[in-house]
Amino acid sequence: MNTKETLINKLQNKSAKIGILGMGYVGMPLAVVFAEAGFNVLGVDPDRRKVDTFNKGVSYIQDVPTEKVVRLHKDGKLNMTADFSALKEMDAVSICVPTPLRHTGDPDMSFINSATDQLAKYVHKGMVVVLESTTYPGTTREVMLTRLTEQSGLKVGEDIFICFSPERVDPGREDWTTFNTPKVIGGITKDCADVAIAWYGGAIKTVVPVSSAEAAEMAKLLENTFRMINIGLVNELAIMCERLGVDVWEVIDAAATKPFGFMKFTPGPGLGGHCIPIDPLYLSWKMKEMNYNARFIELASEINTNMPRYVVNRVLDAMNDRGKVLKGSKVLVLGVAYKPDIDDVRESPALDVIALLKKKGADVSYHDPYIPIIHHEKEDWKMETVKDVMKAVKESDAVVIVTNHKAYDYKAILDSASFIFDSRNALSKIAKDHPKVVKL
Ligand code: SAJ
Repeated sequence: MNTKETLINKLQNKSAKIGILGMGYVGMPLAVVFAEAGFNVLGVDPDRRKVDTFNKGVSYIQDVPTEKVVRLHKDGKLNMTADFSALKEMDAVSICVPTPLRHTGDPDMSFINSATDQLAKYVHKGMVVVLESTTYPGTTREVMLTRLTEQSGLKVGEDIFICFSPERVDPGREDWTTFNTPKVIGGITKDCADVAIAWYGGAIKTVVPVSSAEAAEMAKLLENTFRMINIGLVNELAIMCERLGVDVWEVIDAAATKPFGFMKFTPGPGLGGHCIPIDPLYLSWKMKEMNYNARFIELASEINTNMPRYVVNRVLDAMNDRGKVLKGSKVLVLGVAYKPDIDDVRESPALDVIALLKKKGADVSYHDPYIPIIHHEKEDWKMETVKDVMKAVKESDAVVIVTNHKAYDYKAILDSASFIFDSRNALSKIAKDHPKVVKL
């Protein structure tokens, strides 16, 4: 048997040793899926706190229960280390590292580059490597292939097999998991894809082969660019409806009754999270390198980025209409997580809304049951959540609902507040045309 056949054999009989490089909200669930399928899995992460927490038998990832980690660890199916040299024993490695933006707005490839360079020290004949991190089309070929074969002299598709398979993890979601969410896989060569499909196909419910690594990279970017652009569309619709004196929420609900050819998105105070505002900019950056201007992405990004300012201007106007001055007023921002019912504040538009309110001279506080403290990196200020939300509501001149957590008692908030700007239509069921409420 040749190298490919031998490796496929080891993957199919689960004797292959699996390495997961980067044990975050993508890598840990992936490691668990492979371990539950019967592989021996080693998580490799430079963050010793993660490794120590894991070795104490505690899961630090919301979607992975501690008892699962303990069981798999006890059964010897799942281990963790901070020592990259352990990769030399691996037959198959998935790279699941962050791909954020630099402060310049360009892709920050430092995590992929350093992970690949570490792995390049330990690659050997008969290894398959799959990149899962969302990135610009061409990364697998231009970065992974080059760095994993240049020094080692290994031949891709014969000695080493290199693929891209986009992560589709939505933290907190229980219906679609790493196991049952279809997994797209594209290789540098067809032989590469064959090996990765044999590997992932032995642990994940549905594998979707595509013809190249670039096709797989691009599929992921389409998924999230689709969302970002459609959110930008409804945000601009909100601005247009306000000028037309039409209720954008009623318009969207009406459009959503169309049983085909329409997908509902809702406007809001901006775009948060570590995927949707960021992934499309990896694509527009790459296209700029190729002298092409991705206008849809640029425009949607501009509209979404401007929404915090639009919300603050609407608050200012609404208070003015009530004979109130924003400057010096007590304003309570309700909910700062980037989306409801989670504890993640990354890229949250709430930080910009608060910064802009402060700039207008408002006396701003916030409440969020999931976020005890926020830090505005650019302006370098920190704030702690108010402890008693109802007391803060009663004392405020204005309440701005930015993130509509289910945990809030909206009826009590409506009764106690003097004025509410509702950027999420959170009060739709209890305050239709209520004099105290203005909505986006
Ligand atoms: N948002 C709106 N209007 C909408 C939907 C979202 O303003 O109609 C805002 C949210 O408030 C948030 C941001 O956009 O600030 C992103 O929200 P999201 O619902 O897209 O949630 P994310 O960022 O957690 O996106 C993830 C993505 N998952 C992966 O990349 C694997 C995305 O592809 C999923 O579609 C999304 O979860 C999901 O559906 O929950």
